[in-house]
Amino acid sequence: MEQTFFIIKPDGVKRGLVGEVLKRIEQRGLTIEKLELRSQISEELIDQHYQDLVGQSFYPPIREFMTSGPVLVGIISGPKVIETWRTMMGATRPEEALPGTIRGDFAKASDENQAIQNVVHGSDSEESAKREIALWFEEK
Ligand code: DAT
Ligand code: MG
Repeated sequence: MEQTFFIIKPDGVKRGLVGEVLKRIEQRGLTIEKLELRSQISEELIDQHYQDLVGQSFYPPIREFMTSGPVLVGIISGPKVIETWRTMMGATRPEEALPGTIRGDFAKASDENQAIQNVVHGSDSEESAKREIALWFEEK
């Protein structure tokens, strides 16, 4: 069965949205395969996670935001789960995320110079799902 990697980001955990997000995953019939609260992730881990963004001028605030508090990370599975979860999350930018999506219902508008705080992450392809699952859950 297809798997994807997800994060409830620091804004989601701080705002008490863990139950709401997990409820939507369960309601949609997706299977939670793994679930862990990480109280403090390292800058090194988040830089590896966002390896394609690290060089961008807007990246430092993203690193700061993602390491600013606890995150919930997990693996969910189901048919076409990668696409399904991306659809459930909604668009990256809060102003573009449609009502009914997690970001469209909960992401707050953010300042131009700040990281976009949009509650959840989901892998964007089979290749990223495999890479992210290995990065976050490999035995060390
Ligand atoms: P997504 O999370 O929808 O896959 P992404 O992979 O392009 O989006 O970017 C990762 C996160 O980084 C995104 O959720 C919010 C933040 N981000 C992306 N582009 C940004 C920008 N131009 N300014 C501020 N934050 C940004
Ligand atoms: Mg992405």
